[in-house]
Amino acid sequence: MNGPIKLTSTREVDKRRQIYISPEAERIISNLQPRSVDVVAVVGPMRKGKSHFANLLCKRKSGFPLGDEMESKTKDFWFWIGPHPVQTNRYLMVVDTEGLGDYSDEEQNEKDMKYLVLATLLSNHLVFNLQGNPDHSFVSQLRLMGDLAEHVRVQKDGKDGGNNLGDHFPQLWVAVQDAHLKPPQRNGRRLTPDEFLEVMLERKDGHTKAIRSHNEMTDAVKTFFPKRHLRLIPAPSIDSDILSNLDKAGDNALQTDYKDTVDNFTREIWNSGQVKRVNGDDIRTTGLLHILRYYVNAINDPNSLPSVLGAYEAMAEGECSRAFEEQMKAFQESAEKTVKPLMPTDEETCNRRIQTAAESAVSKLSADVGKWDKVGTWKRRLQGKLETERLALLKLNSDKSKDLCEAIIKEVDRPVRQKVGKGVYNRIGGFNTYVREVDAVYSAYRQKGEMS
Ligand SMILES: Nc1nc2c(ncn2[C@@H]2O[C@H](COP(=O)(O)OP(=O)(O)O)[C@@H](O)[C@H]2O)c(=O)[nH]1
Ligand SMILES: [Mg+2]
Repeated sequence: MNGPIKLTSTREVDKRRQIYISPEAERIISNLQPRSVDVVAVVGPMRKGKSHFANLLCKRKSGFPLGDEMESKTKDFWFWIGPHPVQTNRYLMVVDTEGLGDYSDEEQNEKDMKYLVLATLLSNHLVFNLQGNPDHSFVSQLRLMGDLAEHVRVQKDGKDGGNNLGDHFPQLWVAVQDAHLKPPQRNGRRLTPDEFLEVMLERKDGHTKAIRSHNEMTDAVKTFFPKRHLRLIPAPSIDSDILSNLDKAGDNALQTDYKDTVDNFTREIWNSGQVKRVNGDDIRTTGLLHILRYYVNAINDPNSLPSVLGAYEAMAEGECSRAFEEQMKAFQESAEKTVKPLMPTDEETCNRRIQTAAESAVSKLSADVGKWDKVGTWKRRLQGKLETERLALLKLNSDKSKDLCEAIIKEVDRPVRQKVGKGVYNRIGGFNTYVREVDAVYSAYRQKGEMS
């Protein structure tokens, strides 16, 4: 794909905001090779440089539209997918999201939560983008993270109450843009950014409402995101014109420490070697579309909660059905190329060729999706369909053989039939001549049949 495009759109249906996957995004993803995919989603408050960072993540200067006015430019989710910058045989998908807190009506939190849930479930790297200097109040910006357990489950029946989500959630990168202060010193040593994040996520002593809500939120972040990091990124420039139009700024206009820091940060993400997994299995581009559809439907449905195992089932079923269609198609192509051109032939040769193509289809299905076709439902379904095809091909062969025999016999016994019509055998010794000539017809027929 060339540049980033919309991944989702929203429409109001029966007074409910519903998320839709863009048909163009479906088309692009389904036309990709079935390969593993590293999914990075960028979330956070609006107008803090998410779209700019999303561009950097896919090695672009522009593409994800930037907002240089008060209103944020990005609505819904955008995405770009292409070859991974550092890992071979993989794709990188970058998802840019509408800023949290974009609307100041009561729907705001509900919408923000839906977007945060979708970005979290879809990605294996979640970049939470903030701006300014991290201090103790800044962690409050992660407040929505604390509510994730109310909106996501691991088990399909939802009975787990969101426990163990930490085993399934993405690696969290809290990125703070325009940070000019360094992490504080502790015991005569400057804390690393990751250590500083842990300090900010420490529980506070006390029982006030504010302290309780801080502790609940930081506990949740620590439980759901066992792999978490803080990255402090200096300002790109001191020139406000450049800052407002970073997508148009040349590299020379940007400060060196900014360039070095974002370069290291994007590389850290690309080099992590991680890919999107669901319930411990790597998923491929083909499966990605299935989990995306599943999550969007579950988020839209007021009576269900998206669950990791629900997504896993949807992915497994979708992958098996894709492999089934692919193998049926491969079998039919092979029948066209290697079985039908031989027809009519003897039944044994025909059957052997069909069986070779059918066995190859079944073993390819097992190699492709065997681990998801746990009880062999799809394998049996394929075997059943191939058996129907085998019988149909054998019937075609026998029909063709019959047609050929009839054509040959018509041709070789024509002189005898003509003589019968003319009454040539109605004379003494005629019967013996007739028997002799019919014998000759049969040996000519046998000879022709063997030749064809
Ligand atoms: N000061 C500063 N401005 C930035 C940074 N990144 C982007 N911008 C500018 O902030 C505005 C909003 O950026 P955008 O990426 O659209 O923010 P988003 O709403 O979070 O996606 C644009 O004018 C950008 O040029 C940054 O790191 N620091
Ligand atoms: Mg944006």
